[in-house]
Amino acid sequence: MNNTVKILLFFLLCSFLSCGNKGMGDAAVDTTVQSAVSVAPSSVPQFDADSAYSYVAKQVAFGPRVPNTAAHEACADYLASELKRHGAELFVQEAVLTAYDNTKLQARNIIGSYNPDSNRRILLFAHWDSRPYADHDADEANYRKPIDGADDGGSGVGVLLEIARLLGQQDPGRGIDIIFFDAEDYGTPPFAQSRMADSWCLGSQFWAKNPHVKNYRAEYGILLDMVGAKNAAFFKESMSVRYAAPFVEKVWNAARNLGYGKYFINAPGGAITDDHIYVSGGRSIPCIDIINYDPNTDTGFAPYWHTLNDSMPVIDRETLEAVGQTLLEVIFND
Ligand code: AHN
Ligand code: ZN
Repeated sequence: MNNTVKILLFFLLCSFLSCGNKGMGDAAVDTTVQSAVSVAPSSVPQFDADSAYSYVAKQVAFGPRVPNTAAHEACADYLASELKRHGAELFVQEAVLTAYDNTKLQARNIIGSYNPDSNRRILLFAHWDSRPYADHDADEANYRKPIDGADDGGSGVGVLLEIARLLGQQDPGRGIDIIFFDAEDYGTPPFAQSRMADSWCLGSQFWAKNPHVKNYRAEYGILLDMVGAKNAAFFKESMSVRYAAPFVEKVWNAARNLGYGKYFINAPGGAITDDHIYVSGGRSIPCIDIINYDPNTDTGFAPYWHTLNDSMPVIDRETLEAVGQTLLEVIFND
């Protein structure tokens, strides 16, 4: 090695060793070497619950995101622009989907990819539409009114937008895809005459048959559904346990280690028909569903579920943080 190369290498090494300790002078180089050896190589970003909360509020402010409405269209544009702004490669999938009553829904699945060429991928998803019917409301007069869906729709997307923001700042060193599925919540209401199989989760059903990337694969998938309410309880949903048990354990263990065991309950839950079923079944990707569903209560769902009360006051920053920080831990330390 000639001297020029040696000197260059020396300076490279110095700048590498000191980069973990910005602001310190040369005298600190020795201690920096110590901490560089003992500290874990990747740091996990800090989930900002206020930011996630604003993302939920922003969606709700458009009005109910019911397909074929102006609010739905405007919100879709917003979600796509946010993913793009946070550095994701954007795919927008448009489809006309047929609802239980034969209504043709103008639907959009909105997809943001990080490190699109990596073959080690995790898929994170949530539905972004809100239900056209408050068909579980206490007042029958509200059954045909659309809901805000602050928790049912808004919360999962809010958590994932905050994660997208952080992924734009810090490379996770692996592939991450975020999918906002449309038309999850247009399922057959009790007052309908018609019956149709698989009337829920129309957007994810479409995507499973037509993935945005040919032969799309991910190691596993995580669905967030109703992850924002105060005192939410995430039991181990049984289809998740059946098809993706190791990933259920990974996520619930990460949550417990972070001190979020009060939300992530170490007990079996019920089986829910949700987007994860179609992603698991259609693409052979083991998926788990983090969902506020307590198998020990009457309906299992929270009292505001599919009522006009699913609005901003049910949202609690601490729940958003428990879910978001747990996901970041899994993404960055797996
Ligand atoms: C059923 O009620 C069959 N599935 C619930 C899926 C869902 C609706 N998640 C949110 N809203
Ligand atoms: Zn719903």
